[in-house]
Amino acid sequence: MSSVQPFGLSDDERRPPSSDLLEVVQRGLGAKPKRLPSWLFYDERGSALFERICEQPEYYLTRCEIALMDEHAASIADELGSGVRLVEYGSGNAHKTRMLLEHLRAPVAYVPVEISPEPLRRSVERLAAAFPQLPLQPLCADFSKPLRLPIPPRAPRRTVLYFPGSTIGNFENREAAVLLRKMRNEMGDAGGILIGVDLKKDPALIEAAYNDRAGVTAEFTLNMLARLNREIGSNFELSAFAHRAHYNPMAGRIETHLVSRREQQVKVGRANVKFRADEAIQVEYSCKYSLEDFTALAARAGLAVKRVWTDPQRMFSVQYLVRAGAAAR
Ligand code: AVJ
Repeated sequence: MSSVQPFGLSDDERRPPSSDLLEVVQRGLGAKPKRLPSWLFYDERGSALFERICEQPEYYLTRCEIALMDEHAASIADELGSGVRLVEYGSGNAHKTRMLLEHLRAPVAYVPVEISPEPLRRSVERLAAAFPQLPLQPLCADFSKPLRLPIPPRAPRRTVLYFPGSTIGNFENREAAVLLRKMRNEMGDAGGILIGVDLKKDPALIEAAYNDRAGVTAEFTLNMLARLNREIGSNFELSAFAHRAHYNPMAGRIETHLVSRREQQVKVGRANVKFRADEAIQVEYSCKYSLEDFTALAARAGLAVKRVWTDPQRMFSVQYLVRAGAAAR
């Protein structure tokens, strides 16, 4: 237990504090077309709703990834080798992480990187109990910004960045390449990236995953407006907006919008934001990749796909990336 380091560790810039929140929202709603960043989903309630999304029968991503980890954790651990420092982007999913940690040989440390202090604290607490020998070095920071990783307790053979959940899908191609490039720098020469990537498939299956029958995803999307009302004092009327998620086959992504059900005006700070009937705010992209697409994306970031684990139906993939040219090592 004493192996848990306190985490005032980060001086990284965090997600903008609420004074900047208003600015972010005003800028997004002033743009044409209107848009809001998807990280706004994840307040306390949004995070809880996301966990419920993962339990919906239509949302295959989490189940597929857990099944992959369940089946292949040993061979993944083999590929990573011994003496790994495991750095997780987003500390969210203790479940998948545990499966990996249980199989890693003599891991040097586990470093969850998470922007919200409460979820970070909780995940560390759970892991500390399950892995009392493993040094835990939580880092409260925004993983999309450059990170200063805590000094490991002993020299790792390699640093592996773990980025599960197909969160990479939330970034457009260009930003995804930038993020992977940043990760490449953080992992060093001998390092690697273990990443969960959702795959292209029958668009009907993909669309269903973002339009569950129980309406949890709709609630999740609309919660963004409830959050803004609470945190910046806007007056969005939730019943006057609708969740809409469509698959764009050309772009290979789910595009989620909040659609105004009628012409209306909303107070956002001092601004009055006008909506036409059916006008949409773009709130999330969830990009889907073929294995070839993702290999090409990795290459743009100077990375090579060393190994891919996927299910027989090719629903989802877990991929191990290393520096391009280092694949033979
Ligand atoms: C956590 C970003 C992977 O895009 O599938 C789920 C978030 N949004 N349902 C995804 C989400 C709507 C999810 N990621």
